[in-house]
Amino acid sequence: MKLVIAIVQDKDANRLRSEFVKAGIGATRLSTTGGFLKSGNTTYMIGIEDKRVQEVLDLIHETSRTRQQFMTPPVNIDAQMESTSGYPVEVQVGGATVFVLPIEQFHQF
Ligand code: 2BA
Repeated sequence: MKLVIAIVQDKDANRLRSEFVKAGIGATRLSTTGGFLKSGNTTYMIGIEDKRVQEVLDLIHETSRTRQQFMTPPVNIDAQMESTSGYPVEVQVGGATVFVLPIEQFHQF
């Protein structure tokens, strides 16, 4: 058994949830925040039998889009109190960031 942790964009999260429900795949949805953009994203935790891991990865791959997003770098103020204002820069986000971990034990009491 494996634990799949998938970080997806909020815009793709509902479609992915529908695909999990359709396929009978149990998933827990967490509201998370990216450390770089500091904007919201969605993390799914999916406990799944080894033989269905590829199916989960395929669903994530099919539903997650790559998007361009603008972010404004933080303003730096140096010792002379001069600030360098940050211009917005474009970054590419997604499709999805996925980790697959082994599960030692799985219990549902
Ligand atoms: P964020 O940390 O907000 O990052 C959003 C996007 O900003 C990233 O998209 C990447 O294109 C860019 N980015 C992130 N850190 C950067 C840096 N130091 N310099 C330049 N550009 C940078 P993705 O790679 O698609 O990541 C989307 C989200 O997935 C991330 O949101 C974060 O929440 C998560 N993530 C990505 N890599 C991770 C990792 N190694 N461990 C844990 N979470 C991760």
